[in-house]
Amino acid sequence: MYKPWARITACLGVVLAVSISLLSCGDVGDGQEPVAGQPTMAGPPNPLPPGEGETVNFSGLITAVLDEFTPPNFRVGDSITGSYTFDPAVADTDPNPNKGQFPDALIRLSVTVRRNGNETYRGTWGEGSISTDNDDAADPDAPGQVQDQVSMASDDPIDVTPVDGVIPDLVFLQIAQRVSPPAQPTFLMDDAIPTDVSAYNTGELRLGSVALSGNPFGPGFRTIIRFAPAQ
Ligand SMILES: [Ca+2]
Ligand SMILES: [Ca+2]
Repeated sequence: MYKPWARITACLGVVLAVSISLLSCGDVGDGQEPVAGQPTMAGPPNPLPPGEGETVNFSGLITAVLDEFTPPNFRVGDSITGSYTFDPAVADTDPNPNKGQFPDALIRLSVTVRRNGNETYRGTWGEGSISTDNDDAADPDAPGQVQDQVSMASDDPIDVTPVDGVIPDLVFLQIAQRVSPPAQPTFLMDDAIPTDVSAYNTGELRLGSVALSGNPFGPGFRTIIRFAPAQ
């Protein structure tokens, strides 16, 4: 079975390195007005038996927007809310006690972006995988820092707003706490999937499409939205 999230994870370092160069080019935000009334792609409802799965909510404000093209749906300062629902019965396949791999544990991922209270983006995706890292070296864009992180990816769009006319059938979400040693991140205490992400201090949402392979943001990805807790 094709597993795009495995490829996504493998390319994460490259993607983040590219992100740094794009940020330094000032390609962050463009001050465009929100696009109202965009159509969404409605698919079959995600099968989620009542009472099954654990749902975790998160919220924040967008701190950076990187896009190869025009990002009409996202702007620095927009609010982002969302949730992920996972199957707690899925076993960790990584024997490392500080790293977790949970294939197909993701049941549902939803995000909503609002500007001045008005919805500018909405997406819900279904099945995907989840990974965790406890007390790990932070990504290349945060050199020297230590992070706890949970990330997930799905290629199962259920109800998503297009971006520049492209249906984002690939999604990647990372929620992390990064700190500078000797401090230690306390967002995760082990490699379990977190059920409370209130201690996070940085998040990243990527949207893409399998039709966009070869994109400089990584395989298929064209939009990167970074966010952080509201102060
Ligand atoms: Ca493990
Ligand atoms: Ca930790």
